[in-house]
Amino acid sequence: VGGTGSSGLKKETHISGFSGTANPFKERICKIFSTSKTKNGSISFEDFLDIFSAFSKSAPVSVKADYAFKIMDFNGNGVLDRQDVVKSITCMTGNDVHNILTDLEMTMIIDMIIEETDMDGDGHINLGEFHHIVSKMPDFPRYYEILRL
Ligand SMILES: [Ca+2]
Ligand SMILES: [Ca+2]
Repeated sequence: VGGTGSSGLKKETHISGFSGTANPFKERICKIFSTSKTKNGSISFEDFLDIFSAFSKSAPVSVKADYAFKIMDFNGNGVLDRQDVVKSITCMTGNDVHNILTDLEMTMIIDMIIEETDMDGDGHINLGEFHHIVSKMPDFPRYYEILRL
């Protein structure tokens, strides 16, 4: 038998839509919404309903902003710092971001984003600052669609 450690049989709930298209944010979304005590990111039916309502078109922009912020806060320290922004951009553009942008270009883009958003000048984007920038982005709901599973 091939040595691919097949754990496929004992997978918890497998909801259609979670497989298929590869969403780089999927793992983040599962971690954030999972109420599983084992913290392995497995999704129960109730979790799935929460995700569904958070990503529904009728969800208020402020709710969407809260979730987008959580998803982008990869290191979970409650603010978006440079590393979080780099990871978010990498996830949104795919792994080949380094083929498109040089490190210098990447640094410039991140500087621009942080400078635009960081109103109190502490070098991080906090939730209030994030809400503020989202309120000025009429296209935000469309970007948010990218995060959908
Ligand atoms: Ca962070
Ligand atoms: Ca700040």
